[in-house]
Amino acid sequence: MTAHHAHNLQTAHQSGESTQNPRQAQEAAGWHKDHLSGSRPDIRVPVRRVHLTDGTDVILYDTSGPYTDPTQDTDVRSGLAPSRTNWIISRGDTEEYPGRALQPEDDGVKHTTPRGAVVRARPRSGEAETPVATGLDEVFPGRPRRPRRARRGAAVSQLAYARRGEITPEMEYVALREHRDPEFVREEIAAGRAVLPANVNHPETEPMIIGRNFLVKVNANIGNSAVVSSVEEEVEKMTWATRWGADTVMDLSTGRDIHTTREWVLRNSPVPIGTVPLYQALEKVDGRAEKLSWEVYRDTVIEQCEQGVDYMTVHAGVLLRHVPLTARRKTGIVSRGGSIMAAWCLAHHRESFLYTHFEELCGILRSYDVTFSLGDGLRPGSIADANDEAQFAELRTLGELTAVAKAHDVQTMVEGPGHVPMHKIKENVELQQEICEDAPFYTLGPLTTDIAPAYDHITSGIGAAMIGWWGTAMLCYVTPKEHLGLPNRDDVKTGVITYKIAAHAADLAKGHPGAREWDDALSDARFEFRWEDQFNLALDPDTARGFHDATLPAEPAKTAHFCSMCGPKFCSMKISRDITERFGGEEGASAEEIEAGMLEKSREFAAGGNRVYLPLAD
Ligand code: IRN
Ligand code: FE2
Repeated sequence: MTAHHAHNLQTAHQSGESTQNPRQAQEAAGWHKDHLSGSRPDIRVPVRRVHLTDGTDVILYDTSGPYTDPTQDTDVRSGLAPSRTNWIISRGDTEEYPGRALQPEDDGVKHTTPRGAVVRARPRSGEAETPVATGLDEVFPGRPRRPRRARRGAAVSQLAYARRGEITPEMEYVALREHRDPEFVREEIAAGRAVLPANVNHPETEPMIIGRNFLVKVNANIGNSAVVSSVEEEVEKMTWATRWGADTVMDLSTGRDIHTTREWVLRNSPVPIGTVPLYQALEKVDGRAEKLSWEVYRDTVIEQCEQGVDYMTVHAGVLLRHVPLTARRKTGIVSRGGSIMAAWCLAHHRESFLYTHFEELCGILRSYDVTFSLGDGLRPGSIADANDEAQFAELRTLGELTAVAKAHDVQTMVEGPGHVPMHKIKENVELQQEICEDAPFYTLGPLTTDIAPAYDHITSGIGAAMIGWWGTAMLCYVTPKEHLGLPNRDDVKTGVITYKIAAHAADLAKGHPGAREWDDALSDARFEFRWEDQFNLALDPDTARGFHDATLPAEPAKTAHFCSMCGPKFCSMKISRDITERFGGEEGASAEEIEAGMLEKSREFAAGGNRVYLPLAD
């Protein structure tokens, strides 16, 4: 079923990049990490190649960088290979410069403890585990480097290249990843219907694309808060999220060591990293919104551009005149960034500095190719407030800003809600597409009901599937801890898996090329009782295998032609399979033949004592 990609394949073994052991471990697990090659040797698109027991292979999209295989050690102290560096340098339009001195005090946070977090690097095989102190005097041990930015006057964004008719290696890479034509990718970026977030200072990233004519993407949020969690935990959450399929990760850290945490996350991340620079700017003014200024904000943005942040949420649509529109809401302003900007506007009774300095901000983002994610600071925080005047007034401002950003060659996507009941979701997508000239929509859920705290990954997963189907390009995940607490490792996995389901359901409904092959392969495996194949094709093989083994742990049970739900003799899949086999052909059985087959099954069942559940044979 995936033979049409076979000519592109080059195994990890041929390219000599994997050592034997992890490869063998992967083969034993029924899959291995593979690469599709492009027109030049340095375009190698990672895929997960699943080996089915019927001899065929299925090739799945892979976001996990080096974290695919938990048996393979990665040393977070050295960071990932900067595989895009040559592409960036050979374009000849950027240059290194001294940059801002990245001293610890630069993050402006009052540090209450003398040392920073302790990062426990995963040891290489045979090496003892060594805690690495990431003191505040140490930014990142792996690779001292100078930041890079556009040469004077140059626009170095993928949007600028696309408009000039240039297909970059990044575009070719995503074309292979999405089974699309490189020229189609270029056109979508040039039209502003898709973005390819790839800061020139994040050469470690594996290019990906966000747009409604591509696979629906999932973002996972991580980030420490002032209260809990360390650098180590955040790096771990990032690698864990990408392993389960997160296409981008946002570092929303607000506590101590924001700069250091972000540096470790970036240097180890194979996916684009997003941030909300306003959070760090607020820390620099001791958490007092009214003390914020354009200058503090601008310096924070530059600091993050130099580190390699790929996209930034900017709540520039919260205007002074919008704030009163939220007064009669049930839940007011729920966006953190939105409430900070509303507080600033009211304190000064002036227009938002993000809005008044927006063109200057475009100039900064354009010289690093950082993508705008225009924040929805006035998104509804409850079912009652969905689609209200405050929300749509902000959306109209975001439309205006999208046009400004695009005029400056800055890639732009637009954020959306929030909490929206099912019958009001479609209007959100239609309005956003109309007002923002088809710029990619990136939504948080939406939650389709407010009654289920602790299950908001589900209340929002429903909305996410619907909004994705109607054209939302990226879904911001919601974990079971939403509204309740900081997600841990298990919550991150649950959130990612839930959102991968929503995104894939949307891809299927949209008829994305290749999306159905995955379902078909799994259905075939299920119908043919190839249990191992079912597990290996599953979004979450571990849990699927675990659930199966909990009731039928014996090894032979995995090839047995029944599952524990119906027992050996009374399985609908087995009955219809027997009929298919008996009468040959896939769909050949006539109504009479099926009737006869059913009758025979009924006799077999009666002969077995009319018992639904039989004791297992062995
Ligand atoms: C996504 C869509 N709408 C909001 N988001 C995400 O919410 C955004 O990308 C970022 O991760 C977070 C920002 O939250 P506040 O500051 O708007 O609450
Ligand atoms: Fe909420």
